[in-house]
Amino acid sequence: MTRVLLLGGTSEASALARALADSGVDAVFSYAGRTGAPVAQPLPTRTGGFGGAEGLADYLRAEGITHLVDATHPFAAGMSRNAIAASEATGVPLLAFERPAWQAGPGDDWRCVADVGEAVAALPDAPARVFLAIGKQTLQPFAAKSQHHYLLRLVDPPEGPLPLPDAEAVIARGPFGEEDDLRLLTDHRIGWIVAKNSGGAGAEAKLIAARRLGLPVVMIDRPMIPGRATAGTVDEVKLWLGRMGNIAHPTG
Ligand code: 3Y8
Ligand code: NAP
Repeated sequence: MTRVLLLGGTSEASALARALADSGVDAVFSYAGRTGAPVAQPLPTRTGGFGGAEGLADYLRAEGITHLVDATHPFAAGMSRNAIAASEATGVPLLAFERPAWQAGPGDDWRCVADVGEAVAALPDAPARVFLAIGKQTLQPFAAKSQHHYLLRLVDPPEGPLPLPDAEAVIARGPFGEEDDLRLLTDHRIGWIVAKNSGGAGAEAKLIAARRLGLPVVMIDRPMIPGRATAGTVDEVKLWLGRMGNIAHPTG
């Protein structure tokens, strides 16, 4: 009997959870527990790490999981690598549900960089007003350029002081709208944006706003994750489940 573990935390994972719930597929949704009050899902939900690849393999066996779908964020490389290892260890088939990277279009002024360190180096030396739209886990390196004013957007209020001397945080959980992000950039007189190439529609608004304002964007490329089966749409995932399991293709 099919039983899916869905590694979530993205808009795509939420859309897939809705589709699986509507199709009556037996599935469990998984959050890391990074945020205080994550969006509720229409599936039974577990929260917190598994304890590495071994812990995930143990979970797959103990819970009788027959299919593993990794719909985590492109920058959640640790989780994705653990999913590959646990799938190999247990034989539970794995599918990554991933969205394509954003591509610069006409009118975009992108400086593409490989990692956060290169993103810091790409910022100017002259003091600027920078929108750091990368969350809170990778802020420390930007202290090397403390001459800038940083605008942060965080999901939860910061527990302690921010690691940047001249920074202010707006607290918001996406998906974000284009007009809202345009207003955010103009109200805060932003001159530069730093973003992760996460793809998807949930975080794209700031890039469209940047294009309209002619602002430079420092774009951090996503980490490479080794070979695994991938799908780009909910329907592809449902077809894979049908093909890989003994379930009739879920209707609806
Ligand atoms: C805990 C679940 C949904 C999912 C919504 C998507 C869209 C909004 C855009 C900006 C960029 C950022 C950040 C972002 C986006 C969606 C999606 C996406 C970026 C939630 C969520 C969890 C997280 C974790 C959080 C990270 C942080 C990253 C903020 C929920 C809202 C910057 C990534 O405080 C922290 O520690 C936050 C940590 C990982 C990156 C970082 O390093 O700080 N996401 N984001 C998930 C879990 O516990 O498993 O709280 O409801 C999910 C979403 N975040 O259902 O609609 O699909 O991409 N999330 C980035 O892309 O750059 C914000 O502000 O413009
Ligand atoms: P990560 O660095 O790849 O993973 C670190 C550890 O967190 C994993 O090894 C695992 O712990 C645990 N973990 C991560 N995702 C999990 C999940 N969905 N369910 C259970 N445990 C999980 O992950 P991250 O970048 O911090 O991302 C954490 C969550 O936020 C993910 O759900 C991701 O989709 C979401 N998110 C991340 C970003 C981002 O920019 N990184 C953006 C949007 C959403 P164990 O080793 O103990 O199993």
